[in-house]
Amino acid sequence: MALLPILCYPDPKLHKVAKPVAQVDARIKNLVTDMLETMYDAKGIGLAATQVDVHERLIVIDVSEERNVPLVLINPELTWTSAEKHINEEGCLSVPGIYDGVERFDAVHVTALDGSGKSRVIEADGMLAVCIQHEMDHLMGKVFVEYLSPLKRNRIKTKMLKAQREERA
Ligand code: K1U
Ligand code: ZN
Repeated sequence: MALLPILCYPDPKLHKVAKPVAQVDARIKNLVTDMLETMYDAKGIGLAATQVDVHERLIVIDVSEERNVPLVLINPELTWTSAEKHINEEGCLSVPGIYDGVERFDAVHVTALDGSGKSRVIEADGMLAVCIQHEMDHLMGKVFVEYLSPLKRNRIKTKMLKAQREERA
């Protein structure tokens, strides 16, 4: 088990498009274990492989109160989206300290492999649906701040770069 470093916006590696996982083998199972540990340690409700600089289609999520219901989605694909959308407050472990509203589908259906390589269908609404859409965006190289206005996004970029410079000093 290991804590993995999380890429911080505006690192260009966050914009890489992830490739499908070819095989759920020991390497992928170890990555799942490390990503879950990293997500729980960072107090997040989700984490995409992209955020730990692995560009394969793998996400982990836990939206439970008790933080004991891990969900592993390998090669996730959206198969259905609700007609209704709403704006929800989002945060991101790659953009620490920034929260803003993003419009998302209220409910989604997703097919994916689980952590043992078995096919699963997930019918999600509420926070789980929001989190799945946020994490699937990461796999496409998209960070939630890209839904915000250019003015807000540039302010966030400047703030992040300043914080990173100060951390290094
Ligand atoms: O992908 C990530 O960086 C994880 C991210 C997931 C997420 C949070 C909120 C909405 C959509 C997706 C986080 O876990 S950010 C930290 C967090 O726990 C949180 C932030 C705002 C609302 C709820 C939770
Ligand atoms: Zn994120």
